Amino acid sequence: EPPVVAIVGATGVVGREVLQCLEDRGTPVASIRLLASARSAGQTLSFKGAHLPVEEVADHQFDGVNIVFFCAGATVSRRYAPVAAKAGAVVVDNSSAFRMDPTVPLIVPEANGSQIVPHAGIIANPNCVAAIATVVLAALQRCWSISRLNLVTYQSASGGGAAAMDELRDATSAKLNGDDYAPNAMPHPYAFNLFSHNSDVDGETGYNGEELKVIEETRRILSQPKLPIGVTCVRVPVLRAHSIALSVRFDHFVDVEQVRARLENAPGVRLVDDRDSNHFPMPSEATGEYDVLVGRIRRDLGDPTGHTIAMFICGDQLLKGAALNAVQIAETLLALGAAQEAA
Ligand code: 2RA
Repeated sequence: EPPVVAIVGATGVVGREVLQCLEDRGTPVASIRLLASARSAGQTLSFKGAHLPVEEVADHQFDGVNIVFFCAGATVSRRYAPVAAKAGAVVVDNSSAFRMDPTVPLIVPEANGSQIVPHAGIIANPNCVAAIATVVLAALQRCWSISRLNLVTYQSASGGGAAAMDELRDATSAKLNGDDYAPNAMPHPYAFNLFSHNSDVDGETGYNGEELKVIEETRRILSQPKLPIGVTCVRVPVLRAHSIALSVRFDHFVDVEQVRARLENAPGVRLVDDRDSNHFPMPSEATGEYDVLVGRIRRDLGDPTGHTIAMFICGDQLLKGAALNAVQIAETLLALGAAQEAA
C-alpha cells in the first residue's frame, strides 16, 4: 500500500519543492508528515488542496514512516537521518552528509538507479551540478568510454537557498532603481556580478568545496573513481536553473551526429540544439522543467585529437538538481518495493 512519507525541512525552498513534486506527479502516498525546526513549526503547507500542519522535528516523529525526505542541511541530517532509519524508514537525504559514505547509495535514477539497492536505510541525493551533469554523462557513457571531463558551471541563486533567491530579487531591483544595496545573504554583490560561491578553498588544489563535491560525486555516480575532472563553479545572477559548459573527452573519435542522436533519446534529457535559429539551452526555458536541456553539441576545437565533444546544459536546480531527483529515488524504491522492505 502507499507509503507514509515525511519531509524534514518542509518549509525550506527544497522541502516545498519536494511537496509540490509529490502532488504534481501523483506519487502515491498514504499520508505526509511535515517537519521543521521549532522556528518554522506551526505553519501549514498545502498539498492536494488540504492544509497540512508543519510540526517540530523530534525523534518520535519517524515512528510508522516509510520514506523520509531530508531537506534541511547536513547538520540536521546527521542528527536525525540515523534515527529515522532506525525507526524503519528509508531516508532520501538531500544534504552532503552521507554522499561519500560507501554504505549509502548516491543515486541519479537515469544514471545509476540500479545501484539503489542494497541500502542500509539511507540514500543520498547528489549535489545539484553532479545530478544535472550525470543525467547527460551517463547516457554518453553507455555508448562510449569517457576519459576526462571539464565543466564550467553557472549556478543559480536557488543553490544558496531562499535567502539567496530573495537577495537576487532585491539586489537586482535596487540596482535598477539606483538604490544603494549592501549584500547580506550572499558573500558578494549579487546583481550584475559573478562570484565563486563558497569560501572553503582547499589549500593544496585551490579548488573550493563545491568544485570538489562535483568531482567526487560525478566520479562515484559514473563508477569511474579515477576519472580526471576539471571544474570551475561560478554563482551567477539567475534565479533557479543551473547551466554547465561541459567538455567530454572520449577514448576515441566520436561523431558529433552520433552524440546528438544518443542524447535525443536519452531519459531525462531534452535536446535544444538549433543552430539556424540560435536556439540553445537557457535557464529561462529550463526553469520548472523536469528534463535537462542539452545543446551547442560540437567538436571541441581545443583538443587536437578530435576526441572531445563540447556542449551546454541547463537544468532546474530545485527539480532535477534536488527535489525531483529525490522524489524519483523514492519512486524507484517504491517500484522495487524496497521502501516497505526497509520498514
Ligand atoms: C549550490 N550546489 O548551488 C550548491 C548547493 N545547492 O550552492
